[in-house]
Amino acid sequence: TGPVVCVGETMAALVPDPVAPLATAAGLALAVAGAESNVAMYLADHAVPVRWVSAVGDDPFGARVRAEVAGRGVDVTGVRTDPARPTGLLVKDPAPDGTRVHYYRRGSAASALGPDLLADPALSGAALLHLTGITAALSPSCRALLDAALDGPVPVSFDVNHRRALWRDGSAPAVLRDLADRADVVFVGLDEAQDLWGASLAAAQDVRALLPGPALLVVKDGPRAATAFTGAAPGATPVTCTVPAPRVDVVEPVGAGDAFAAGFLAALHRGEPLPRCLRLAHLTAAAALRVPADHGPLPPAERIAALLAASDDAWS
Ligand code: KDG
Repeated sequence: TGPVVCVGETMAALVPDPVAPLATAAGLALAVAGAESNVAMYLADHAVPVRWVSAVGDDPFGARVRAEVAGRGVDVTGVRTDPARPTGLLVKDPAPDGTRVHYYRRGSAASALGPDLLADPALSGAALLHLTGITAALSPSCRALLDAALDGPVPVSFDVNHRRALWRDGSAPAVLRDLADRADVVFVGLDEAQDLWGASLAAAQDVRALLPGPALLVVKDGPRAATAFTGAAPGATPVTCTVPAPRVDVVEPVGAGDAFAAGFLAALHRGEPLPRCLRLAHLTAAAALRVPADHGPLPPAERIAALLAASDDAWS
C-alpha cells in the first residue's frame, strides 16, 4: 500500500520560556506547530510511510518547519515554497486559566493552497489523505481544496479539529459537519461535538446519529474511552467498538488529538482490527500527554506490542 499523505499548515511557534504570560515574558522559545504534520511525525514513529504536503514561505521559519518535520522521518519533498507569502506563526500566551493561542497566519503561504494541489505528484499513490477542519478555516481556496479532496478518488481521513479562534463568522458548525460527514475516517471529541453541534449530544452514539456518512467514525471521550463506529455502507453490518483510555499523568494536552489520530491510522494502515487501532491510538496520545511539547517519545516497541496483545482486563 502507498503512503499516508497529510496536508495542512505548519507554523513557527513562539512559546514564552520560562513559562509566563506574554505581557511579562522574558524570552521566547521557537518550536513548530501544525496538526497535520504532528500526525505525520507520529505516523513516521510508527514506521508508516508518510508524506507531509503544504506550503511555507521563502523565509527562515519555513526552512525551520521543513527541516524539523523532515528530521522526524517524514517525506517533505512535496512541500512548496511560496516566494510571495510568509510562513504562518503561532504565539502561545500562558495564563493561570489556560494557554491562549494567537495566530499570525492570514495570508500565509499555506493559506494560498487550493484544489490544484490534488494533481501534485506529491499526492500520487497515496493510500489515504489526512486532512483537518483547521484547513477549512484558513481561506476560500483551502476550503475548496478540502471539498475537492472529499470528492476525489483517494480515501480521506478527517480530524474535525475545531479551533475557535479561526472561526469568527459562526460558520464552523455547518461547515465542519458537512466536511466530516463526507469523509471516510473521522475523528471528533465528544466535548468538541457538543461544543459545535449542541449539548444534547450526550454520548458517542448521538454523534454517530448526527454523522452517518463516514465508513469509520471515532468519537473520543477524553480520559475515559474512545468509540469507533463502522458499517455505514448500505448492506454492511454496523460494528461499535469501545476501548477505555489508559490512565495517564497529564503534563500538557496539546498534540494528543493528533497523536491519537496517528496511532489509529498507523494500525489501520497495517490492517489491524478495530480494538487494536483504538489501543494504539490511546498509547500514542499518552506519549503526547506526558510532555509539554506536541510530540513525545513512544514507549519501546516491545512494550507497545505487549499492550496491544494484553487481555482487556490488563489493558484497562
Ligand atoms: O493539534 C495541535 C495544533 O493545534 C497545533 O500544533 C497548532 O495546528 C495548529 C493549529 O492550527 O492550531
